[in-house]
Amino acid sequence: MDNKKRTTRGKFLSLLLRHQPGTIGLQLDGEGWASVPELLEKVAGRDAGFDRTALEEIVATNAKNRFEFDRLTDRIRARQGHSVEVDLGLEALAPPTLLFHGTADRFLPSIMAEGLRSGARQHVHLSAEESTAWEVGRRHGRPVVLLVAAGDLAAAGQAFFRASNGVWLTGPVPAAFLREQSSGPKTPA
Ligand code: HQG
Repeated sequence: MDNKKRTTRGKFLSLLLRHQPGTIGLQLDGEGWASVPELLEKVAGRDAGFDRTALEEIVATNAKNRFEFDRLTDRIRARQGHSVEVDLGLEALAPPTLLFHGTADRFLPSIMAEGLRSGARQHVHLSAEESTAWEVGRRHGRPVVLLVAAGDLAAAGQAFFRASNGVWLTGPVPAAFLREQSSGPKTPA
């Protein structure tokens, strides 16, 4: 499979397993799992080469480790990023003192007025690495990185979770716990 195909199929898998399983009539269970045979059967109607070998390659090579199989490889789910309501079974965990959130500069006035909202997704997404936040911000426009006082917010009673691919998840973040990172990205775009 070439890189382009892998990316297209990976994005389609994200759409199915996070947002719109109904696109191909797929069902997710309460924990976000889809049956692999059912997924493959339904996907084959649109993309004949999307077989089990292709699926395994996508899961194994995905840069952000977005997907996981269960132990028997008969079910698959996204590790985070859902807009459909699922219970990933994550335990609340004490976060580091500071986490990062990448966004676009045009969203700043609204974010600084009302805090970070999860929008369509189930959670607000944060990263432990500043460089990841710059990358996420770049997807939306001119990137801005916010420092999130996660330790203080947790001390104030808010739960934090770490998805199995390392992405931090939490509820709405009030603006009082946010500060704009003044320096630009350390790594080239
Ligand atoms: C912004 C990617 C206005 C927020 C990444 C973001 C992540 C507000 C956008 C994961 C706001 C939502 C999630 C407010 C938040 N006013 N704008 N009050 N509060 N926003 O895509 O965090 O590649 O739903 O800053 O790595 O960008 O898909 O969330 O810009 O982990 O695997 O509203 O997606 O992972 O955008 O990204 P998104 P996100 P994947």
